[in-house]
Amino acid sequence: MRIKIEQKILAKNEDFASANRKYFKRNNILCINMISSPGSGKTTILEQTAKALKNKLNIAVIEGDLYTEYDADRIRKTGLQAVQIETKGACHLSAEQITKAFHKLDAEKLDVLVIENVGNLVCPSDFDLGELRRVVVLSTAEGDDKCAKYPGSFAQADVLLINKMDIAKHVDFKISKAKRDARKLNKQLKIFEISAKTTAGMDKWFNWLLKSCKELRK
Ligand SMILES: Nc1nc2c(ncn2[C@@H]2O[C@H](COP(=O)(O)OP(=O)(O)O)[C@@H](O)[C@H]2O)c(=O)[nH]1
Ligand SMILES: [Mg+2]
Repeated sequence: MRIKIEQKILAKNEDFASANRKYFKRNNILCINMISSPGSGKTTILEQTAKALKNKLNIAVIEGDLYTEYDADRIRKTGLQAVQIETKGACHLSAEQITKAFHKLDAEKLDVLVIENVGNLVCPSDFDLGELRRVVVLSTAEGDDKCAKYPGSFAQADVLLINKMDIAKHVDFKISKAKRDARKLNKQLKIFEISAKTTAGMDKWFNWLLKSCKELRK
């Protein structure tokens, strides 16, 4: 019974996800599903991305949290459009929620849509939102063993942002171990070492975004 219900939920999600993906492709909108544990620095990364790229790319953000409008407010302060989804307890976003939230945005001339998923390295990886790229964030404070412990999120990602490199040495984070484990799961994975606090290393992430938008328009 439980398996049947889960299959139904996933099948319904897949219908919305494929409609979303079709729309994003047809309209050249680079939709990114950003996944990580709570507090790894997703919103800070997006604030810095907004500052660096808002004159080059039209970016909008859909924020997912259990409660509050905090993150959407942070993004709006940078000048970007943001819509908040409050899941009221659910541990991930669904493709249907993205369809509904997207309608609240002014999508004309949009280049990039970032979905900041609910902070959690487990559930979000099973739910396709119709994104064109998946980005996973791991912060050094979480420990260098998390790629191997939570493989689903890392195996399906296009990009891994290793954030909080400014404090790596204070939390005994071994970058070579984290990268080795991640690459074992996913040979294609692009890995950028960054600090959203100091912006060190973020140029490579910004260039990846610019390049990916160009490729989509080809
Ligand atoms: N030291 C350090 N702190 C960071 C960095 N990025 C984010 N933070 C801090 O980590 C905390 C959580 O960041 P936030 O962006 O809200 O994470 P989110 O929950 O993944 O969206 C905040 O106190 C940030 O100031 C970083 O690169 N270095
Ligand atoms: Mg956040």
